[in-house]
Amino acid sequence: MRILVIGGDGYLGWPTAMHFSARGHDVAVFDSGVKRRWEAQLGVRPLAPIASLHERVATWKAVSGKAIQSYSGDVGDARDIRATLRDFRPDTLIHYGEQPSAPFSMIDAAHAIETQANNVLGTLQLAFAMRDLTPDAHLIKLGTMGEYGTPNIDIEEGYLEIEHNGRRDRVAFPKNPGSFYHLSKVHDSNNLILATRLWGLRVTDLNQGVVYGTDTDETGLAPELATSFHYDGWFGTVINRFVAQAVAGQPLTVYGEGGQKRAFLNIRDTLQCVEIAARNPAAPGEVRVFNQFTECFSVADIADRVTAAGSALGMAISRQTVPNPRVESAQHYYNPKNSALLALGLAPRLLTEDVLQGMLAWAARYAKRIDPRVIQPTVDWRRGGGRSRGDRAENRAEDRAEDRAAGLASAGAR
Ligand code: USQ
Repeated sequence: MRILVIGGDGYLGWPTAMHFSARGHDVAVFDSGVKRRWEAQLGVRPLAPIASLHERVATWKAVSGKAIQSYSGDVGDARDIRATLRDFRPDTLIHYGEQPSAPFSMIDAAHAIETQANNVLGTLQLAFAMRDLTPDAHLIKLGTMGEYGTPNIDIEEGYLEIEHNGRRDRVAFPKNPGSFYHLSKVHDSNNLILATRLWGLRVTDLNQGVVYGTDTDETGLAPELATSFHYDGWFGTVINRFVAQAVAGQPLTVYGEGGQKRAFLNIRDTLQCVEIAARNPAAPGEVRVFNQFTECFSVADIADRVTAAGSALGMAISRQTVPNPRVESAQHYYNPKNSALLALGLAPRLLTEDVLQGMLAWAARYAKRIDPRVIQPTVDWRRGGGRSRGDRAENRAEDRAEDRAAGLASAGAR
């Protein structure tokens, strides 16, 4: 396959690019670098030092002997994305190129608008570019389980068969997301449903759960190939945050009672799922939806598991009840389906004590880089706010100096 990974510099995009390259596919990454700018604005950085995209690609070549082409551009810019499609001619596009954080989107109007403009208009620009330049290619679009919210009925995979006043139809499953970020993905899904009906595109919309994990087969091959694991209150997802909090000796930040349930998967299973989707493309004119997760947990369950895994290693882990900064149900029904990817061969890697201990050991190597000032949530869903230390130039200078000490030439670019 000729695979273009849009957002190929991110937590999932970079490991995805290496995964397919290692398996002999022709891979290119396309990225605007905006995620690194958002990190710098907020004064946060990934737990492990991260090389520049240029260094990542060069190291991958040296380690694997395989080339990943790199395009610098914004998916929302017609010239950038069209020039890339003309030049690379992908048959598979994997689109991760979106602002991924719910808290970021809830800071204030500017951040909500930036999130929706970046995500919704970028995907719309891509749909038109595909119509004109690569109409037979397969688009694998990363959506989110958060599109559905937490309805009081079972969550089907994208569509719902309903009977109404004696007539039956298959409709898009009702969406009730909880942040302007999650809502941006709903808008994407709707735009892609229309584009596909009009132009016969092939689309797989992956409604992915909360991803956790520190590494993949490829990220561990050299320090420059590490992925951007976040633990901060903006970009860190809950399991990754709890693991980092545990190794930093900080209490686990359970929001509210911890009764809220979500769907989860390991970063290695993200790669497996995306590969399954790529190998089994959607038909022309089809928006196929897969619910991409392997297990459901409540936040309190996760805190228990991280505590048990750490205690077995001799760590003393405490817990803090943080008044929930989000507007979400504390206790609710949650029963999403995920049979489609399993039927196509997904072999889940579950959240076992071994997996958590592997994450704790990895995070402990970088524990000195954990900044306790960015752990507490600062964005309140009702009042917004929370731009934290990132606005202060001296903190960014401090981060850059540390990155330079870690030997990363890219440090100046952050
Ligand atoms: N939570 C805590 N403590 C924390 C962080 C989070 O209790 O320190 C709770 C939240 O209140 C929420 C749950 O954990 O109920 C999940 O929060 P999260 O920040 O891990 O995940 P979320 O905001 O839903 O977003 C993440 C990714 C996003 C992806 C989504 C998948 O950032 O890109 O789309 O997971 S899903 O949640 O299935 O929509």
